[in-house]
Amino acid sequence: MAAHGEAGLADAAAASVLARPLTPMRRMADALRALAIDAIEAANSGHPGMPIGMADAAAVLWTRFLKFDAADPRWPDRDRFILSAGHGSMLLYGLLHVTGHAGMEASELARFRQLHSAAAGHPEFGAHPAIETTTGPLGQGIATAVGFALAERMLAARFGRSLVDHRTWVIASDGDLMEGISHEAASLAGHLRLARLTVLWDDNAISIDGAIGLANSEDTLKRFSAYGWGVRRVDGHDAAEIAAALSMAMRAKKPTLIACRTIIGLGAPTKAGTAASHGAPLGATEAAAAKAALGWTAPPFTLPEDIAARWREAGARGSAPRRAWLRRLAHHPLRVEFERALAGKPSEAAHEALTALRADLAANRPKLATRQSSQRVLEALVPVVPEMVGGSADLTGSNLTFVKGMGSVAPGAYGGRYIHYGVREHGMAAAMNGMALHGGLIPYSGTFLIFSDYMRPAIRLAALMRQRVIHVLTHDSIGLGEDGPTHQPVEHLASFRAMPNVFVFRPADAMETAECWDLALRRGDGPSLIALSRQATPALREDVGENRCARGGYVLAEAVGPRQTTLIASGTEVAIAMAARAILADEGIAAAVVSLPCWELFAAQDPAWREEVLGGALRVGVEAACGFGWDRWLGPRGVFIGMNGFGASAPAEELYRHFGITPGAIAAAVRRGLGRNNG
Ligand SMILES: Cc1ncc(C[n+]2csc(CCOP(=O)(O)OP(=O)(O)O)c2C)c(N)n1
Ligand SMILES: [Mg+2]
Repeated sequence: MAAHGEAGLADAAAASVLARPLTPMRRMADALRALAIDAIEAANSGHPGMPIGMADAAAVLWTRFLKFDAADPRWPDRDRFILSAGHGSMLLYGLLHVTGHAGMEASELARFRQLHSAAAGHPEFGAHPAIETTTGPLGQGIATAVGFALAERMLAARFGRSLVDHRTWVIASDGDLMEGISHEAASLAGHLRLARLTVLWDDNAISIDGAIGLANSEDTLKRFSAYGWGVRRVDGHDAAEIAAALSMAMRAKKPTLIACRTIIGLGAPTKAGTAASHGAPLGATEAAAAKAALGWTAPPFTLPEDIAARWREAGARGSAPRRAWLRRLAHHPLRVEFERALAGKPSEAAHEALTALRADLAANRPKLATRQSSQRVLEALVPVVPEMVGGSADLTGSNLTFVKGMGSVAPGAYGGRYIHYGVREHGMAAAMNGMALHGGLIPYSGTFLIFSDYMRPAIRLAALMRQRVIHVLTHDSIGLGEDGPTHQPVEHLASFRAMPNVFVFRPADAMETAECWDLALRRGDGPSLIALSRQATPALREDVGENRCARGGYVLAEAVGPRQTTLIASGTEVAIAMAARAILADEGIAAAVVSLPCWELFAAQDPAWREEVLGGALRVGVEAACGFGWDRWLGPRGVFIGMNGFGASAPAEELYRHFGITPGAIAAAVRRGLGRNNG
């Protein structure tokens, strides 16, 4: 096909595509084009170019390759379809509509982009059961898809092919493949030989600013080839070529990238082949002309009966395979385990293992870094929770996320439960979202808290989609010492506390670490970040009954006598606050210490109870991080002791002294706050 982006050549290419015979497959694709045009005109908002350009490829995929049954979009052994280029959402909604998915009727398409419509601006997980993941931030979809594909392999290794035997298909755009995360994700998928992953790249050579050549000149196929992918280039408007490439992908021993040469906005007389068709309605005149050029005459939001019937048939293609699968499941020896794993409910054994560990911690009161405590927890949980799948972005020995016996996932061998993600934090977090969304797995990761910045966009999507992913984030403060300010998080706790639906846990000792892990594991509806220390910290608790972290904060040590001050801290600073309490007690100042391991849970408590915990006396917050947000608990008269800027390189104890986060400094702040200058 002709070069892209140059108007004359693009016009000629479009004319030659439009002159091809109107086969049933072409008319089925045109139905998707017309629906996209209609919905976007109705909304007066949206992205017509991509759905129009990729309609042919999508029609071939959905009618001949994708395993699905519109009658049950959550069938566990369905193929997963990920529209990574989420701006082309009308392509997905159109496909769901024509294949007969309940909840995506024409009336819903007519409400495209309106409040509470299942046809939201970008695909939203949860808005419709057939939407596998939220997309829109370019690159996330393809990286999430790697997790879907990996989850399939890992579950197939555990439950066998008769229950788990499906594929992951992605439509990705130029922007998806330019994003850095696509490099991490594709590299990981190639390394792990995820042969059931196929990406159809909408190779239209156009993005928002214009021709791709403005910003990109790499050879994308060579790039994927170098990652270990099979690659193929096809005319994205030629059904036979597309089908041949998809058949090849089905047989491949590697993941496959199919470059589909397409014309963005095909048929639109002035906008086809240009960025003008990317992200704005065509407008009534251009829309009508585009339909005319396609030879499409049906009224808006309708299909000619013969085309509608063909699409409905495609929607029911998976019915017999699904029913056969249900019969296999019914008699399968692992049925109960399989269903429990998919339901995401850790077994009772998890609870028992934690109870035993907590009893041991209460009795022995170990002084450990909380990352070591986390390792103790994992050693208890991982053997009894087979859904837990661990990993680290090349920091296993620091994050302490590996448990003996897990076995590593390796290229072509997916029976292990530990993933060496390599130095790919963003790809790791997105793949974990895919694993969680796939179902049947509870992924946890490891890296340094500082590098959560490299995962943030994926964590944000996990929060938005309410997915249970657990990130073990060690080296959580200046307490990591000598590695210095590049490695010392100061704003990270505050920034993730600002992100809706994320639980940020920062346990104070081994007991709290066990409790926080328990809460993260039980939390079925959102991501948890567990911030853990590099340096050792003493045991502070000997009670074992209730999970005291469950309320987010609690009085760890009450004042002896009426409270004159409340010291409120998290993580390793709780022990420092306890030492300050002892100093103050010697001076006759009655201080309570409140541990605040999870603000989100604390904020959800009854306000009166919270006030009781925090108390009416002088409040002093202590955290080796910046104080942003602490006024929420300290009020206008409170005092914060922590970081005011970046850290420094030195041994940890020296840094705590240098930055004034010591028992002595806390005691001095209390004296000042109480107007006492003695002692
Ligand atoms: C991470 C991210 N950056 C920027 C955007 C805004 N944006 C939406 S689509 C797009 C690029 C459009 O080009 P392409 O991906 O090739 O899609 P096409 O126009 O061909 O449909 C951009 C920059 C985004 N959605 N996500
Ligand atoms: Mg493009």
